Amino acid sequence: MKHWKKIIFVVAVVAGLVAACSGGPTATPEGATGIPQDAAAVAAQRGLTPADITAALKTYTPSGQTDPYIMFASGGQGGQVLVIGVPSMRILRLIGVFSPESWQGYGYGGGGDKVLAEGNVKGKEIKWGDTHHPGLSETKGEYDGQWLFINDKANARVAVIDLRDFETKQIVKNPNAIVDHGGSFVTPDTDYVIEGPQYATPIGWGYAPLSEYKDKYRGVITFWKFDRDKGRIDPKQSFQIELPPYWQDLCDAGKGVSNGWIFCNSFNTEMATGMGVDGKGAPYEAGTTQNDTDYLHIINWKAAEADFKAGKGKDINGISVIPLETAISDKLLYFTPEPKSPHGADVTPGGEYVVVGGKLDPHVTIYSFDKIQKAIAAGPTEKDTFGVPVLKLDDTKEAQVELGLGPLHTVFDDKGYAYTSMFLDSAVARWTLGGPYADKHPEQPWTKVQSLPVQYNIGHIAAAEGDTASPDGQYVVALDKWSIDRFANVGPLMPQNFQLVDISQTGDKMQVLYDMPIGMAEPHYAQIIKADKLKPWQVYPEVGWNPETQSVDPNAVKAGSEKVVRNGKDVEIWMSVIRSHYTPDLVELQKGDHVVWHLTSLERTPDATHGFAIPGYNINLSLEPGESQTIEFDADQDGTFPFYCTEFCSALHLEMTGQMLVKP
Ligand code: K7E
Ligand code: CUA
Repeated sequence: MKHWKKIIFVVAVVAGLVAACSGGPTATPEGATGIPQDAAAVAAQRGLTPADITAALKTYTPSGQTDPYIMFASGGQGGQVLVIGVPSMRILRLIGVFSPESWQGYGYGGGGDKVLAEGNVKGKEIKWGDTHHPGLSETKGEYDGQWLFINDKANARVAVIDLRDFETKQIVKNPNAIVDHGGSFVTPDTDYVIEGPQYATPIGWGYAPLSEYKDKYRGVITFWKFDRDKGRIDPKQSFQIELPPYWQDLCDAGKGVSNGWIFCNSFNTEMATGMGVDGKGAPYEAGTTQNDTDYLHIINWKAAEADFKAGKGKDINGISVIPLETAISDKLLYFTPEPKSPHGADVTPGGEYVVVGGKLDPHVTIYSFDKIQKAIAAGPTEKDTFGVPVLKLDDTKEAQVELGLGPLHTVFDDKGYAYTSMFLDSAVARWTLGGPYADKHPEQPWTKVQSLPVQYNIGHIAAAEGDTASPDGQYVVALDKWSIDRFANVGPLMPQNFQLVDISQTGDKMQVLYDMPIGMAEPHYAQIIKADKLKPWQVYPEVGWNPETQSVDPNAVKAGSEKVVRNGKDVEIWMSVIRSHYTPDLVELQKGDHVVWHLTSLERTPDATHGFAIPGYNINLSLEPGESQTIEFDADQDGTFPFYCTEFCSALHLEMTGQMLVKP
C-alpha cells in the first residue's frame, strides 16, 4: 500500500512539474549537454507528457525486479515461441519449436534433432513452422504453468513444450491434414489439445481435382490426447472428426457451464475454389465472401470421445476419424449462422457465451450456450448441404454489439468487460458483457465503452490470464501487425508492434503504456500467465539429466569416469564438461569412424551454461547445468577440428577447447 501511495505521489509531483514547464524543453540543471539529474528536467528535455510519465512508471522495471506476468507469444514464421515479461515487455527467452535454433543447440546434433524429426512430413524434413496459437495447459479452467502447446499452420503439426525447462519435447504431425489453424487450445483439464483445420483438402491430402471439391475435400478437427504423466501427446488415444470442406478457423473450448463442448468459426461456406486455370472463377477473396453468414461449428467433444471409445471411428492413416455422417447421426455437430467472414470464437470466463467477430461485419455476435442447448433440444429444422443440423441465429443469439470495423478476436477481464481487436479500425474496443457479468461494471450491458487507437492493424489481443475461468484484468496486449512509423526505420521488412494496454480502470480509461517491436517474425496469438504459476528449474535436478526423458541418462558421465572406447570403426566417447575444461580434451578419430559422443555438464551453478561446437560438422550444443546430451555422427571429413565452448562461461572460456583430430 505504502509503495503504491509513493508511486502515485511521484506521478503527481512529476506531472505537476512537467505541466509547469509548459514552455517546452528549457535549460536543465546540467546544461544543454548530458542527462539532467532532476526528473522534471528529464521529462522536459525528452518532451514527455504527464501521460508518458505515468506510462513509464507503470512499466519501468528496475534491475533485479521481475515481472508479475509472463507472456508466451507465437513466433509466427520463425517457428518459435517468444517468452516476454509483462509489464516490462522485455524478451526473456526464445524457444525453438519447429525450426532449428542454434543458441539452444536445438537441431544441431543433440536431442532436439529427434524432436524435429518427429515433425517430418512423410519422411521429408521440414525446416520451419508457422506458429499461430500457443495454448497453456489448464487445470479446472486455470493455467497451471506446466505445459505449453503450439500449432504449426504451415504443416499441421502440434508441439509440446515442458515448462520445467522451457524446451520442446514433442512434435506430432497430423496424419490427415497438411495445414491447420484452429489450435492449439486445451479442454479445461487438458484432457485434449485441439487442432482445428483451415484450408480443406482430401483427408490425408491425397490428390483430387477441384471439380470434386464438394465430394472429396474435407475439414478435419483433431483431439490430441495429452498424457500428463508422460508429458506427451498420445496419438493412439487421439481422434478426429470429419467436417464439411468449409474453412474452419479458430476454436475455443467451452468451460464451466459449457464444458464438454467446443466452438469453431468457419468461412468459405460458399466452397469457393478460386479463379481456376481459365481464370473464369471468382477470385478466392470474392468467392469466399458471397454469403451473408458462415457457420459457427458447435461440437460435443465428450459425446465424440464416447463414440471414439466405442470404436465408431474409422482408422485413417493410423488415427481414428469419426465420419461426418456419424457426427450428424450421433448429435456431435451443429451449426448456427455467424455474420460475414468471421475470425475468432471466444468463450466467456464462465462458459456462458461464445463471442464471434465478423471481419466484414461491424458487430460482434454473442451466442448463449443455454440458448444453443434449448435450440438443440427443440430439434433443429434446417440442415446444411451435408445434412448438418443448423440452429437458427435468432434462437442462439444473445446479443450483437456494434463495435466498428473489422472485429477479430475477443478476450476478457475480471470487471465484466470484453476486449475485441478491431483490425480495420486499428483499435481495441472495450465493451460490456451482460448476464452474470452485468453487475461487475457501471455501464449498460452489451455496449461499447471505449475504442482505443492502436498502431496499427491489430490482429490478436491477449489478456492477463485471459483464457482462464478467472481473468485478471490488469493488462491486455495488442498484437499489431503493422508498425509503419513507430520505430526507427530498419528497412522495408518492419517489426510487428506489441502494445501494452492498461485496463485496470473501468470506463473509457484504457491507456497504451508501451510499444514493443517484435523484429523476428509475425506472432499471431499470445497467452499471459501469472509468473508465480511457473516453477521452472534453475539447474537440472541432478547431474547427468537427459531433458528428453527428464531423468538421469544411463550414459551420463561422472567426474573421473571419462573415457574413449574404440571398437573397430565405432568410437564411443564419454566426456565431462565443467568450467573451463572438456575431459578428455583430445579425441583421435580415423576418417570413416562412426562416433557416439556423450557429454555431461557437471555444473550446479545457475546460468553456468557451456556450449559445444564442432566446426565443419554442423554440431552445436547448449549444455545447461547438469545436462547430458548424446550426439552421433560419421567422421566423414579428415582434418583438425578444434571443438570449443560457445557460451562465455568463465575468465578462461576462450581456453575451453580441445582437438578432434581425424586422420585421413
Ligand atoms: Cu493470425 Cu489467430 Cu492465426 Cu487471427 S490468426 S490475426
Ligand atoms: Cu564453457 Cu565457455
